[in-house]
Amino acid sequence: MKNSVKRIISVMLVACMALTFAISASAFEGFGGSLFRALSYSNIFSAEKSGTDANVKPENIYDRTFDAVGFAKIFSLKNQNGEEEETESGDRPASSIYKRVVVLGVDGGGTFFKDTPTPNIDRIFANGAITYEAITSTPSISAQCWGSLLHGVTPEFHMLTNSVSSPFPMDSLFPSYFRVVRDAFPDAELASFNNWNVINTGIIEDEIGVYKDNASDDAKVTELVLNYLDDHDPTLLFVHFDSCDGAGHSSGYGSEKHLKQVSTVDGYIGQIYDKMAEKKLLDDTLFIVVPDHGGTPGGSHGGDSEAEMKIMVAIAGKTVQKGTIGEMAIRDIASIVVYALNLEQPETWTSRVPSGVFKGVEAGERPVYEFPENIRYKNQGQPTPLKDSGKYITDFFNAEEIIGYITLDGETKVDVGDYDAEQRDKLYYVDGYYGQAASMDDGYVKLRYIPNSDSFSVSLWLNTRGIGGDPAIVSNKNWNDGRTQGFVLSLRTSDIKFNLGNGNARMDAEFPLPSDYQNGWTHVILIVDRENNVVKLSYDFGEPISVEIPDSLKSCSFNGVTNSINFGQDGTGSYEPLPATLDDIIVFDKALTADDIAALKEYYQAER
Ligand SMILES: [Ca+2]
Ligand SMILES: [Zn+2]
Repeated sequence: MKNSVKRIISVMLVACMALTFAISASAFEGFGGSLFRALSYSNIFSAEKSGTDANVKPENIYDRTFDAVGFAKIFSLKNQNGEEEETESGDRPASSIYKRVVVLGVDGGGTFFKDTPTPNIDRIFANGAITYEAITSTPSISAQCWGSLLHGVTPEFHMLTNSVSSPFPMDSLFPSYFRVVRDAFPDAELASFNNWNVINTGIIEDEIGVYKDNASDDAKVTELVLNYLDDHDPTLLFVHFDSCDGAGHSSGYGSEKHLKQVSTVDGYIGQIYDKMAEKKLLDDTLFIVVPDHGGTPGGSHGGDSEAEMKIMVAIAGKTVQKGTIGEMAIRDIASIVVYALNLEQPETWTSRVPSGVFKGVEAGERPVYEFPENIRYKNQGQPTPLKDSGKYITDFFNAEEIIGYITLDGETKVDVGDYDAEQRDKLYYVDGYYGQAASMDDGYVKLRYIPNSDSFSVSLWLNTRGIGGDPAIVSNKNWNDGRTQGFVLSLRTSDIKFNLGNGNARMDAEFPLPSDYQNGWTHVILIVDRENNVVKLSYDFGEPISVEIPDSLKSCSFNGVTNSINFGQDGTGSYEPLPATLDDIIVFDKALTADDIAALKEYYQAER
């Protein structure tokens, strides 16, 4: 049983990768279609599931397929050799066998459980494993942190942000632990109850048969869970409480009100635990309580202070070691969950089972995963070239051509150019294409430049997932109406739309995004050429697509409603937020030529 479960998982991962490949296969013309149809997901799966000794080894066929295009190496699949895998997986300790895992998430709980009475947590985890030193993901924001907990990777991989507005992609390289468990147990009951419904709508995949329900207060969420447990026995149960975060924002984290709310949620946790006891479900259950982040006395989070980053993790179960959990990151919860169900974690996860959770299980080395080079640009960890390195931006362009060069390396300022830039509201600095980049969910960048009737160009790196509306990447107009004066480059599900208005007339042009744009960094160049009356857009340093400016707008200025151009917002600063990370913004005082685009490509060492 153990082995067959594992084999199914491996095969399913191959299948999921095939899907990824199929989607990006358009680049390899004449190759994609028939092979992938013949080896469809369900064929492979049912062959394995039925237990027939299929003499066709799907893995091998895929190996050959991927080898042909250099894919096998990317994924370094464990199951490249079926036999080896089975020996390698060998016998696992009995500590890893549970029938169900319950994760109760306390948004904004941090480590405050130790500062206020929590009689239920005290009794549930009296013989359990606890730490108050676990570290959440940066930035310490809910979607980023819950995303790490559920998907086993840091935010630069899962790319989730609070404004996520579409389902988590089924072709992602980073499946949630729900998906991993679903792939292994097709008939298991999986359930997720949330106060913050984004976890259900955008973080846990759709289409994998998870029972999802939401309520807008924690007492109601608890009631939903208790009712559900009356006649269901879920293999996975995830519950999200939001009231502590609310109290932390309004009264300060660690304030009397916040602590009181932590105690209240402790009561809900006790009710769910007792219900499981009543239903005799506790014996084979791994029971976990974990918050996503803490917060400051001033009522905020997102930063990297201890009060924001440190979280409690409490774990109870029949093979859990009483005492203190060793070094742990929030994403390690994903490893703990699949380990408890005796499953292998995906090779793409960078999580691990920490020491001090299961008896006799020491933490292994933390897995490293690097973005596949030929799927999308990455450059993770490379700093911005230094000014005197011979590889700085002014070694490729004259400083006079640059209106503003903004590296976003931990702050918002202009490094080259005479125009000022400033941060508005809150930007989160995360790993970028070069150095750091700014995540724009709660803020934007203002560059004090007015285009008038001049030609100009904008170059930037974009990293995004989950677009629902049409937020502005760069704009100076009121984007609530396409006719208003000024321009916008707006991000949509599968294209970037350019719009220009003068108060009466408007022009709109759509530029389809590369099909795999959600798998890493995409480079975007907007060229406004007033001499030739065209607007051009280039992705990834490719040949720009050119659209003519209509007669009605030929003589209009590109000025908007503000004395700046904004990145991550429209000209009003109050349009829907941009659920994306931007890096290395350059505004040029000219229409870039083909040579200029080639120079940018060289500057970014962007070979693909
Ligand atoms: Ca940067
Ligand atoms: Zn919050």
